[in-house]
Amino acid sequence: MLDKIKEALKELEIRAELERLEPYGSGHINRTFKGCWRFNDGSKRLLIHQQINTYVFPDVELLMSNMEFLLGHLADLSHRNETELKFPSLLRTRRGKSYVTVADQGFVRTLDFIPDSLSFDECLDLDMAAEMGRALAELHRLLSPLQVSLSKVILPNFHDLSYRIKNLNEAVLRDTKGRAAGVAQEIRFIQERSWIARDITEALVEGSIPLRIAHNDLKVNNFLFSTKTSQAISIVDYDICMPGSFVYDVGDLVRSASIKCAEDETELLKVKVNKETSQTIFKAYLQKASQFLTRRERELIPISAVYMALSLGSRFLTDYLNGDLYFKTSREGQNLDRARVQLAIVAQMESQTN
Ligand code: ADP
Ligand code: GN1
Ligand code: MG
Repeated sequence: MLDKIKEALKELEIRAELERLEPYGSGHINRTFKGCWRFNDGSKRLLIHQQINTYVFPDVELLMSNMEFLLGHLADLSHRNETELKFPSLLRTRRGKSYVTVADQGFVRTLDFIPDSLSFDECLDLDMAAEMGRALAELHRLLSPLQVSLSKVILPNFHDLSYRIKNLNEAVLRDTKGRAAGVAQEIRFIQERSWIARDITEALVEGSIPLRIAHNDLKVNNFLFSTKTSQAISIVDYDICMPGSFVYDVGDLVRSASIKCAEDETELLKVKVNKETSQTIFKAYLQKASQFLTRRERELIPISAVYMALSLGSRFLTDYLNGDLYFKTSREGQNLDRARVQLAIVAQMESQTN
């Protein structure tokens, strides 16, 4: 399989030899590799190669044209020193395309590896939390002047919680894997909280908060940190950068950063929501983002993490019921464990605010 990818990568506009290709990162959607390329003069260049998940993104042309535009814009700003954040450029093929076609293996795109960077699956301390809040505000500052119509809708209704709960209810009715009876408690927990869906998505529909080009996938491991200074130097994963809300982005970061256990932790007692982490992120984010957020956006931010955790919990549970088709899994029951962790986050955040 790797041989086919290596063969297809020869199409890239780069006069170097692929010396090494190894799996990289822990994303749940694409298959990511780090490639080390060697030039004739002995110098080396690191690249990220990603086999696109065509179950999630069937329209690769749409996905890539949107990413070319948005990431291209952000990378330009970075090259012009208009931001301290770094953004990877997409490498082209000899025919000018932003991805290669692999024999029977779909498509692979290539990005610059952000030098001296690494990502973490969990937020380790408050400095890291503040760095992520600050970097997110910077990304939003760069995205906020862009006209929303310039971005395409890649996955419709992505953060619409009512839509997620509707999908869950449909999966329960189909129950293709006979798993619904075993998770009745989790299903009920989500259904009892359908009202949470109202505020943010309705505010978007009514127009009381603006539709923005948002990142839409702000979990901790999509932030890159400098190996030298421990600053957050980049935010990656622009698959679903599309019309949405900045409020969802902040909530996503807070829900994913505020626990230190694994995302698929099986001992729920280890799921401990750290309120200080959320407060640190909000503070660092708002310090910069207050310049461009509307009052209503600011008001909705405190409830955004519960909203996002409930939404992701519904998505993991739906995927478990459907037979684990969407999120990559490495063991039986992993999506259920992931769902339970998100629901534990919801329960704790509720008790912290009551
Ligand atoms: P997925 O959609 O599967 O989550 P990502 O685009 O997030 O894929 O990539 C997976 C991981 O690879 C990221 O979490 C990050 O650690 C790493 N990564 C992605 N792009 C880059 C890059 N340009 N430079 C360095 N690391 C990267
Ligand atoms: C997926 O691609 P990755 O692993 O960065 C997912 C997010 C979820 C996250 C949960 C396109 O993010 O929505 O919040 O898993 N991305 C997509 O870990 O569905
Ligand atoms: Mg990712």
